[in-house]
Amino acid sequence: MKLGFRWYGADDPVTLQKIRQIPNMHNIVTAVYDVPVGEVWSRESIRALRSRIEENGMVMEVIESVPVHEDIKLGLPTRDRYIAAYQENIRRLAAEGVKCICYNFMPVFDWTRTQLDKVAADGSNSLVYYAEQLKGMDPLSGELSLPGWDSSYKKEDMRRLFEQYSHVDSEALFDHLKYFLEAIIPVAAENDVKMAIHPDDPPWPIFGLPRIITDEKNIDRFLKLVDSPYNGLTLCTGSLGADPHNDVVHLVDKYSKMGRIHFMHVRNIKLVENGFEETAHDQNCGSLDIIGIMKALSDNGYDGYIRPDHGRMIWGETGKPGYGLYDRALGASYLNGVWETLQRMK
Ligand SMILES: [Mn+2]
Repeated sequence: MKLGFRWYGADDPVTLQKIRQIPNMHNIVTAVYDVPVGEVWSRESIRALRSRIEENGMVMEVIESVPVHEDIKLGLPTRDRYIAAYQENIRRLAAEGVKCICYNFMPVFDWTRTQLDKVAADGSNSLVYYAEQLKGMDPLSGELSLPGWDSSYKKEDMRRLFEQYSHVDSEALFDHLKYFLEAIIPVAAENDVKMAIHPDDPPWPIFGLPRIITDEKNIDRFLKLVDSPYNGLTLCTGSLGADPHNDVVHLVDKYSKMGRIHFMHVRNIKLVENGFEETAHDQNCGSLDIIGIMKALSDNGYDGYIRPDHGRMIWGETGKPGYGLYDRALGASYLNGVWETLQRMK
């Protein structure tokens, strides 16, 4: 496995100098954040990111994310222009050494939580999702803003988007995804960049909007839309694991055996009645079999990318919810320990 850490660029309070001190940390997972969705990233911005990372002794081989414009997900006639920009981004990133691009295909909203600072018994806090809290949220009110959601949407934009999506069911969304993949996977293959879709988080429809990267059946279908090793997965354990019907160890085993996992997001969650809570990465802190997941990767000789996913806020740290330094560093060390032990036992 190749260990990485997400970094939000020059404004991230978690600096590269700190990240490089985490044992075995080698790969910075980042993106160009100051370009509107659907536009081409400048070669200069990409190169500047790469230089800064390499000056700090690490590499930039994974981009998370190159976002997909809503017109592509909606299947609008304007999508071709955004797809062309996406293809150009793949070429430009490949030219700067990028090997893997993470993206998602969730309509309107990225990851969704109902509270970002739920305090646990030990005084740490983390992101949680409770169904009853979600019921009190109205995305059309114009007052709802959570990290992970594009805050640039105005109330009217949101209404228009919901109206447009009222004509897009999960079948149509699959069609639009296929159209997108048929255009970008050949470019990814030409440039030796592995595309890695992130599952929907959580893996069920939110606010009536369809979600399709949710379970084994749909992931099987996704992989066949364009049956190429360049069309693969970011397997996020916490996203898929939020649905108790998903056997995450089985999914990791199956798709890593097929060579279709290019990037792993590993984190633990505790399933509770009506939702889930993000916990420390350790096996005994949540509901997921983290050791079983790592063992499946190890048994299949996984040599792709991996990063600790969201962490709790601990030791008084404040910052971007889920993306502080301390708990993600603990998570990285835990994953290292499990992995090294599994290699020794082989
Ligand atoms: Mn994830």
